[in-house]
Amino acid sequence: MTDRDVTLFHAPRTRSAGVLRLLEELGVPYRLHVLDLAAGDHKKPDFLVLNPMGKVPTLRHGETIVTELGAIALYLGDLFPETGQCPPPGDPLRGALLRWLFFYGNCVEPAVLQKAMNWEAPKPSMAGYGTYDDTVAAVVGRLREGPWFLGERFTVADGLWGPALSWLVAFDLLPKAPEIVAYVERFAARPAAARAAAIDEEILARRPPA
Ligand SMILES: N[C@@H](CCC(=O)N[C@@H](CS)C(=O)NCC(=O)O)C(=O)O
Repeated sequence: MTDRDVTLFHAPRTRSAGVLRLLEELGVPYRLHVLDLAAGDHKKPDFLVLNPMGKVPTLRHGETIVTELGAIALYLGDLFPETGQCPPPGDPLRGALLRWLFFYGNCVEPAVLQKAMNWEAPKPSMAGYGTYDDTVAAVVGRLREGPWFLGERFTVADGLWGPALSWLVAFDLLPKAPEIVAYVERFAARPAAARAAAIDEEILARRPPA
């Protein structure tokens, strides 16, 4: 155990699979604490102490608990600066990093949910995301600028956006714009994809049938 060991509370086929992938991209040491959501592990008191929302991903590092995809990506990137995947404060890319880490949870998730549920669209001036179309256009516009979210450099922003765009496109929650599809394919071709997938397959294979 080192002072940088982290534990990911994880369930395969959920948003925490994105953090598993991020850890594999970073290539850093970590432990997995697997929760079986079907068995309700995430609503048991010992887990609710860590995350009262009863949700994964949840990350523990010493006494520190971090939840929310964007926060976890930034926390891990800052904890492991030698990976070069997290522009530090003072780096010209830091602003873009923060912007895109926050944009996902603040804009994409609510915009997608509103659209998928056919909820009446709020007045654009009152919705943090403006409109679904504006949100999608912002993402597509960003991806036109380079192979990765911050341009030429692969960063923890991609560790968040890669998994997110992969499942959003797979579930038809975002349009299959060429820029998004090409990004998802680029992300899937990285070596960490197979490593993360194999870990989840092994977890699921060990699980008794429901
Ligand atoms: N805002 C959270 C969302 C986490 C979340 O909704 N996780 C889902 C899995 S994809 C979950 O734990 N659902 C179980 C439940 O709420 O019962 C984040 O960014 O991490």
